[in-house]
Amino acid sequence: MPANLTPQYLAAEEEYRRARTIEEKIAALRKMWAYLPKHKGTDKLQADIKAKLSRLKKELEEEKKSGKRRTGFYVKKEGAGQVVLVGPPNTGKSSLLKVLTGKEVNIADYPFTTQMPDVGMMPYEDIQIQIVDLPPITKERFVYWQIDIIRGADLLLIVLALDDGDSVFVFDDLIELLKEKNIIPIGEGKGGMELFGPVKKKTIVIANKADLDGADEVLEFLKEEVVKNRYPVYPVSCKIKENLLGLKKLIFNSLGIIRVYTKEPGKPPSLEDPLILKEGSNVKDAAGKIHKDFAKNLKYARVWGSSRFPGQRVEQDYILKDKDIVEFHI
Ligand SMILES: Nc1nc2c(ncn2[C@@H]2O[C@H](COP(=O)(O)OP(=O)(O)O)[C@@H](O)[C@H]2O)c(=O)[nH]1
Ligand SMILES: [Mg+2]
Repeated sequence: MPANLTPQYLAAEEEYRRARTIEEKIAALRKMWAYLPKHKGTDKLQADIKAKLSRLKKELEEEKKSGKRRTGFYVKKEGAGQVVLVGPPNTGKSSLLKVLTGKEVNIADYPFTTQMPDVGMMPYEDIQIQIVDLPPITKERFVYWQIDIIRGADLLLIVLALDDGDSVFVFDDLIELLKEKNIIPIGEGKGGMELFGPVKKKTIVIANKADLDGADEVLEFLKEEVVKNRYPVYPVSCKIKENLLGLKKLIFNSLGIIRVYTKEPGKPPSLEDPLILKEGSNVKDAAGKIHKDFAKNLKYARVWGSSRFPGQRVEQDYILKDKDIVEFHI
C-alpha cells in the first residue's frame, strides 16, 4: 500500500468496501479520489479509482436507460465447466485467475480490488474451462449474488494463503457460512443439486504463496489442524508459478467430465471440439448431445479408446471414458 494515505482517505476506502449500491460506491470513490495524495507513489491507485469510477458511472447510465434495477451479477457459463474462486482478501485469487487464464486483472495489497466477478478462460489440453474470481468473501462480509454464483458453479476453489495472515484461521467460518446458505462443500464424490434441498459442491482448498518462508509449516498446520482430510489441499505459488500444471489437471479431474470425439464411418475422427459429457455418460447420451433424433434412431456404435479392441461394436448403454472416439450407426 502506498505510504502517506490520510485517515480521511482510509475512511473513504472503508466506506467503499461497505458500499452496496452503485450510487454508494461512486460517492465513496469520489471521496477516495479527493483525499488521495497525487504523486508518483499513488499512480496505480489513481488509475484504479478512475477506472472504477468510469465503469460504475457507465453501469449507472445503463441502468437508468433500461429502467431496470440491477441487483447483482450473473456469469453465463462458457466452456467445459465453471470454476469459482472464493476466499478472504489478499490470498491471491486475482493472481490465480491471471496465471491460469492470462486475464489481466487488478492485483494489489489492498483488499477492495475485485468488486465484481472477473472471468477468464483457462486452456486445458484441447478444451477451455471458465474461471470466475469473486470479491473477497468472509463470514461478516458477502453479498447475495456471490452466493448465487457459488451455488451455480461446477467446482469451488477456496483460496487461502500460506503467509502470516489469518486466511487459514477463517476457513471454518467460510465453510459454515456456505452451509448456512445451503451450499455443502464436499471433498469427494459427486456434486449436484436437489430440487429443494441444499446443493453439494465439489471443493478444493488452494494453499497459495507456497514460495514464502515458513509456508511449509503453515501448510502442515492447515492440513493437520484445519482441513483434516475433509477436502483436498493443493499448494501452489502464483508468484513463482509452482504446481500450476498439476492444479489445472486437478481442476479438470474434479469437474467430473469426459471428452468424447466423434467420427463418421470411413473417415478419420474430428479431434477438435470434443463433446463434453458428464462422467458415467453412455453412447446414447453422447448421441443426444449431437441431436435428439440421433439418440432416438441410434442402432449401435463403434468405440476406439476404452473398448477392448479398436472399433469395437458397442450398444447404447456402453459407458464412455475420457478421450474415447465414437462412430455412431443409425
Ligand atoms: N509471495 C507471494 N505473493 C503472492 C502470491 N500470489 C499473490 N501474491 C500477492 O498477494 C497480494 C494479493 O494478491 P491478489 O491476487 O490481489 O489477492 P486477492 O485479494 O485474493 O485477489 C498481492 O500483493 C500479490 O502480489 C504468491 O504466490 N506468492
Ligand atoms: Mg482480487
